Amino acid sequence: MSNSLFLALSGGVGGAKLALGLAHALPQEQLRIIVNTGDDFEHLGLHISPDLDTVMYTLAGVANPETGWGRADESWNFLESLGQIGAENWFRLGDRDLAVHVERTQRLRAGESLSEVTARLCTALNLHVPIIPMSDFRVRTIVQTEGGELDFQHYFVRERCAPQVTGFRFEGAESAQPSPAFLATLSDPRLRALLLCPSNPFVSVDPILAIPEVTTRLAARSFPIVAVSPIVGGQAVKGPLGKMLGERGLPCDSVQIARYYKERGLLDGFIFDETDKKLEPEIAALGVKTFATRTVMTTLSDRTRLARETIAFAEKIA
Ligand code: FO1
Repeated sequence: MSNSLFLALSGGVGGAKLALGLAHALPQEQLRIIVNTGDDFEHLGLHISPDLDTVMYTLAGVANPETGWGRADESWNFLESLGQIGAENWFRLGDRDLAVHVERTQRLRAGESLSEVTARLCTALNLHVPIIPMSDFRVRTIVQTEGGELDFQHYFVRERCAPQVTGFRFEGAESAQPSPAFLATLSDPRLRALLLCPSNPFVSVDPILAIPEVTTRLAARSFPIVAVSPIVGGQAVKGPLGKMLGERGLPCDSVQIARYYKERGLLDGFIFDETDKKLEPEIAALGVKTFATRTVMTTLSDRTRLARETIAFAEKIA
């Protein structure tokens, strides 16, 4: 329907692929992309928002195609110079990427909100689809490990996800508010469906869902929630999700993802890979509508096709 609105929740690299497809499949006024900021951190005096930047660069067509994060055609003079003077260089900040972190940091320090700064950066990158931080409040994902607590980027990048994970907490979430544009979209009568991109549920989607006002709005929703599984054939498409499931004593499969969202009343429809078709009865038995298709997104046409199928499926169950 031409006046329908779709709200997508995304983390970094995996989520950004579907977000790009959605941006191709829908007119800009019918899409809002809410991005996890639990991964944000302060590093070398800079405010870094990795997932916001990944989504922004991906949609602007300037993302590094090898890593999925950071910028294409990057140079590393700043990073090398940091190493030469014995400064911390475990977090790879490229020269081009650095410009965004410096600009964001100084605007935040001057009193602009993260939403305002993000909108300004998107305009500068000629992006018209709204890319919206989940909150303008400080929320930080803390990884609880056998050896103690770690900030997310210390766990993810510096420690290369090696520590055994025992849990997560989202510092600041309990007193955070959703960003103004997120809140406005949740109350928009045109909202047709909430789409959970194929991101890690524990560290990319949960920080968004941990904001109390989001939980309250979603419990009273009149639109369906449709998730796209981040697992294909017993393996997480990207990142430490498989390892995290194993550390909870759970198998790495799409049933676990569907169950995880459904147990909290946050799932109406579930899209998973066609190679996992045998799991369909188990997923359907949870009481969710199912749709099996090719979810591996290699090319732009894969992304756009999966986005169109996701929208059609959500429309059907709305
Ligand atoms: N991920 C890495 O694995 N190593 C890095 O050195 C790294 C640097 C980096 C710099 C800027 C940025 O926006 C993202 C960066 N990422 C890096 C990705 C990021 O930390 C993670 O992919 C996300 O936080 C998880 O979604």
